[in-house]
Amino acid sequence: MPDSLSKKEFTYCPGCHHGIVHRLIAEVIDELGIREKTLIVAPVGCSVFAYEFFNVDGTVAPHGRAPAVATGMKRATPDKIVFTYQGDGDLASIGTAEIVHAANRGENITTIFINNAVYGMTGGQMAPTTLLGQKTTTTPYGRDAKANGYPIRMSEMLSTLAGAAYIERVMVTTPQNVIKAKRAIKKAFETQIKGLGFSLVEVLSTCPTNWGKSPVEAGKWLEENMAKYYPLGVYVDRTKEAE
Ligand SMILES: Cc1ncc(C[n+]2csc(CCOP(=O)(O)OP(=O)(O)O)c2C)c(N)n1
Ligand code: SF4
Repeated sequence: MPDSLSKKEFTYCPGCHHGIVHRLIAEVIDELGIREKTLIVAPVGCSVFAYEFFNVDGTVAPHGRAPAVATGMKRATPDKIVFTYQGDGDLASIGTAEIVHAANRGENITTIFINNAVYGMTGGQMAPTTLLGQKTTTTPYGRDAKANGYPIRMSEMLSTLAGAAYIERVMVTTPQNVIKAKRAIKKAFETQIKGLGFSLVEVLSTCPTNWGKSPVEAGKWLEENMAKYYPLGVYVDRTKEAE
């Protein structure tokens, strides 16, 4: 087990990708040898207890405000490595303004964005990232663009901002995808270590519980539906220019 994970058992549902992503982040922190200077800003949502699962210092920010809290922490202690861990409800809904302005200012922080297309913790309500036609507790007939707008592609949107140094979208549905996801997470942390500016990795993730699917069905649904609307890949990489 990575040193950067605590001994506390995950409280995530079976088949939820939050746990896989936690492990990848912890492995990256270990490999980079930054455990003692890393600070996490945990969110509101199922991963609210992330600060207990990671063996690093940190705090919890009110709903959506993690980038603002991380900005303060990083500016006050620039030698620390500061990352936020946020769901789509947290980052793309109530926290939209925070993430947009942190990215635009080029804050030297890292964000891990877990996009599972619903509000997981509170019972599977529609999120800004819910797909058109997707049924949720607040869109029982499926998300309708006229009533609810379109799903927001956050990585694409944020990559248009000049302060964004590195943004990539990944998923963790297969061993190959897990390897690519870890590489992206590592690059995001390295971007911050080198002082190159704002970095974000969006991970397409499952919520089997609120999607009403088994873990295997959920992974398949993610690959066949979410990955089509939210293509994987690097959306911006200005790290070479900044170096
Ligand atoms: C100001 C405020 N409004 C509403 C809530 C209720 N709330 C808790 S978690 C959550 C949604 C979390 O969804 P997401 O960020 O997608 O994370 P997930 O649970 O899917 O991992 C909401 C609305 C809150 N805690 N604070
Ligand atoms: S409700 Fe969804 S997001 Fe939350 S732990 Fe369970 S599967 Fe994961």
